[in-house]
Amino acid sequence: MSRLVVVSNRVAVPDAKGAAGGLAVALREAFEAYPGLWFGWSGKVAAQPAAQPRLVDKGRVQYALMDLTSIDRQEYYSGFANRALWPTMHYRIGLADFSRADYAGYLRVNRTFASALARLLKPDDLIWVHDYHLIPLASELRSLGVTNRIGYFHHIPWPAPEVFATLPGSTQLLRAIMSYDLVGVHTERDADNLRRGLVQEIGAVQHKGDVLELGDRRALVKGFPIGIDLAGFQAAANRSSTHPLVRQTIAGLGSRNLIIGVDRLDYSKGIPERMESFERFLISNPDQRGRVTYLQIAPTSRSEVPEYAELSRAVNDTLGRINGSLGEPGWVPIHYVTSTYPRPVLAGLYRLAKVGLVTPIRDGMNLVAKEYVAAQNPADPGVLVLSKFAGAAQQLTDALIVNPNDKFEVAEAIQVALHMSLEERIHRWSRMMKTLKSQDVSWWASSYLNALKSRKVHGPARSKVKIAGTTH
Ligand code: GDG
Repeated sequence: MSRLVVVSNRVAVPDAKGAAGGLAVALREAFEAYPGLWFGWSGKVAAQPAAQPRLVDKGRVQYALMDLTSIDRQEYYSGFANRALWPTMHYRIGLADFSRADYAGYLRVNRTFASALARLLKPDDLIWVHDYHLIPLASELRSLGVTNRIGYFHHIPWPAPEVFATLPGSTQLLRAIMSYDLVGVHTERDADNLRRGLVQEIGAVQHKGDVLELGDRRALVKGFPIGIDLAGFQAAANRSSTHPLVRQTIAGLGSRNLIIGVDRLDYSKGIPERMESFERFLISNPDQRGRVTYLQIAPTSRSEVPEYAELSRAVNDTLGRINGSLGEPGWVPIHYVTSTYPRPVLAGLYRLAKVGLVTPIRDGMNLVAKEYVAAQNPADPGVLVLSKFAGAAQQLTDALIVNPNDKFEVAEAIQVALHMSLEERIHRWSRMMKTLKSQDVSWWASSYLNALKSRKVHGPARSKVKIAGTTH
């Protein structure tokens, strides 16, 4: 039986309680179907990391953990991945900070990972690489003679070709993409952007069935919208009302309506813009003052990256200004917390909220939108207000779809959501639930892996696809 070999920037080894993070939840069922290996960064920094990973066996999965040097971490992770690729992929080219040293570090870590991984591979392993930290990995593996099927899943948006082309190194990365047999993105919009980029920027030829050809390589580029563990999330939401933190929130709210936002503290999520939309809603609807509370949960993320520290300051300024100018004794309009809540509490808070505000400026998919819908009480569901720039908007067309840059439009949607009839809320919610049911997380993993298995294997090792050139 083939093994599934997952490669991702961070490896999520289940802890003593068996708790699992986002990608681990997504891959749980895939690892039920295949025995597996999960390879990637341990999250640790060492002065002289070992060339081979530390192996940890847990059930059907073996975890292979690589340490990085602090320079690796700085250049590969905080630098090129999070200060150049992340903003560019999210259309924020003004925030992109390219450095040749960071790019060289990114390529170096990918090469180190490839040579450590190559030694662990068996001929019929299916290799599934995740996310923008590891775009060059397949190219490096091919150059070491690896001929296995290799798939890549890109969890964030793929921008229009003219945006991606602004990034130095972008054509090398597009060439590297061609070393994969299957490239998955969340939406057809992203797939189309990537296919156009491959044709326009590196001269790939597009064949029927969305297969791109360059030299002796053929890559299929296709949308596979990620889903959630619907049943698991619903069960957590059903049980949630007994949780002390949820009860405390219910007591604190009194008769006020709750609006909720949940996001990593990231500039792609549109948090200060959302706060200003809520401010606009309160100014336009003075009768709502004191009758509604907006809770924003925003766990801090990537705080070592300067743009994130700057965002944190901007959010605090906006929050202070709005609460200071519109708050009253006994009522704070926006409650803002940066700690991480346990998943069952999150499910309970979603369920309490009359409105889920999910208004990213750009997002590959956005799982919060799906979790909010899943957590609702079927007899009295809340309303999802969703940015047209989240991948989720392509599927959840029964949400109130908004342009997150238009504060008046978002404010109006909040007003409509709070006044929507029960009948319309149930109608919209039921239709969204159908999609969440038919395209849940196990559907996502199995449809991706079936497509990867169906790709033809292309003979012996190919010549190396050159991606370096700037490695020093
Ligand atoms: C990337 C792409 C794509 C948040 N706060 C808490 C908490 N969370 C959980 C949410 C959700 C997850 O984090 C966030 O997922 P998103 O999809 O919303 O966003 P990213 O982290 O940016 O993920 C995105 C995703 O990859 C998958 O492909 O959808 O577009 O950017 O599950 O619930 N979880 C807990 N406590 C919190 O306080 N337990």
